Parts: sequence; C-alpha cells; structure tokens
Amino acid sequence: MMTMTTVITGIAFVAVHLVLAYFVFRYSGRQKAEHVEDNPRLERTLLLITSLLIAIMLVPGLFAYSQVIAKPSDRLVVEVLGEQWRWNYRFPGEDGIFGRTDVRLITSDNVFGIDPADPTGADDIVIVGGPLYLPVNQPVLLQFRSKDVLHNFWVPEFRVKIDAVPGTVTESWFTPTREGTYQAACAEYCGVAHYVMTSEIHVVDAAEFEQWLAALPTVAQAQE
Ligand SMILES: [Cu+2]
Repeated sequence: MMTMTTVITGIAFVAVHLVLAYFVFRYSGRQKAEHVEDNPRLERTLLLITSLLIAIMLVPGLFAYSQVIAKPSDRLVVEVLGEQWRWNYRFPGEDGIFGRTDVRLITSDNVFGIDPADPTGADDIVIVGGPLYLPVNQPVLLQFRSKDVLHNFWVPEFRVKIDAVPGTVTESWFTPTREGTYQAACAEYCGVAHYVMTSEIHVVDAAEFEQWLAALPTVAQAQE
C-alpha cells in the first residue's frame, strides 16, 4: 500500500513540477496572461483521472483494513475498562464467558459493575489498575469500555491505539511477539490526573502467564 501510494503520488508530483517548470521557462515574461472561462471538458477529464487514481489508492486499503480488523480464531479475550484515572482488566475465567454487567452496579469494590445474579460472572477475574500479563505469541483481543469519559488505550510497541467510549464497546487485537514490560498510557486528555493513567503490561511465556492468572482471585473468591 505504502509503495503503491508513494509511486502514484511520486509520479504525479514529478509530472506536475516538470510541467510547471516548463511553463515558467517557456512563457517567462514573453506572453501576456489570458483570462480563460470554464472549460467543462478539461475539468471533467481531470476530475475523472483524479477520482480514478484516488480510488486505485483507496480500494486496496479497504481490503488491507478488513484483514487488520479480522479477529483471529485462537484469541485470548480481555476486557479493558477505562475510568478516571486507571485501566482495569477482566478475564472471563474458566467458563470463557464474561458475566453480565450493569453500570448501576458499579461500586468501588465492583469496578466493572458485574451482576452477582449472573453465575457466569463468578469466575471472572478482575484486575484493578493493572498490571496486565499477556502470554507471548498469543493473539489477544481487547474489548474496551469506559466508565466515565473518553479514554484512549495506547501501547506504541503493540501498534494499539484505540478509544474507550462510554456507552459502547470498541475492539482491537494484536499479537505480542517479544517478552518484556510495556506501558499502556491514556492518549485522550481525560481530566486532571490524565497523566497518571498508565498501566504496566508484562509479556511473558505461557507458563508464567498461567501461573499469574491462576494466582488471582475470582470475583466469587474476592467477595468471601
Ligand atoms: Cu484517560
């Protein structure tokens, strides 16, 4: 995509400047400028050529983008909740299903507003403010929500930068390929403590990840 766009715009750039240089040279000071009324035929032709070139550059982008957003089948799903001013994470637990949530149930002890009446929520695992551990070479699908205002989850190394929007769920997926510690930051100015809205993300091998996850209390255990 980059190469094709660069070639097309490069050719247009050079051609336009060659013509410009030629006209400057050819007509310098020797010809009086002439007022020309509309030239519908020329305008139609230029419009057509320009539209065609732009379409050639945009259409493959749509296919590339559909690949970018296509979710991998072997994904690990993590829910991310942005709030003033921290990132909270939720794993679906053994059953692989996130428990139902309701914003009216949100309290300081229940930051996701998980409904205790829904049995699928009992084994969910909640991490308030991080850190988040992820297994290396495992595709991860993040589902974002926001409790209050617009936030933006940004991990430059993962090429992930996506808004967390109140009232809706946004998604982004990636595969971390290098073990290490990374930082997720909020990239949307979201209030006075926006600058502290960061969270550590540790990319570790699968065994260490399993160990870390198994050591965390489930929602049911946390309530005991
Ligand atoms: Cu924020």
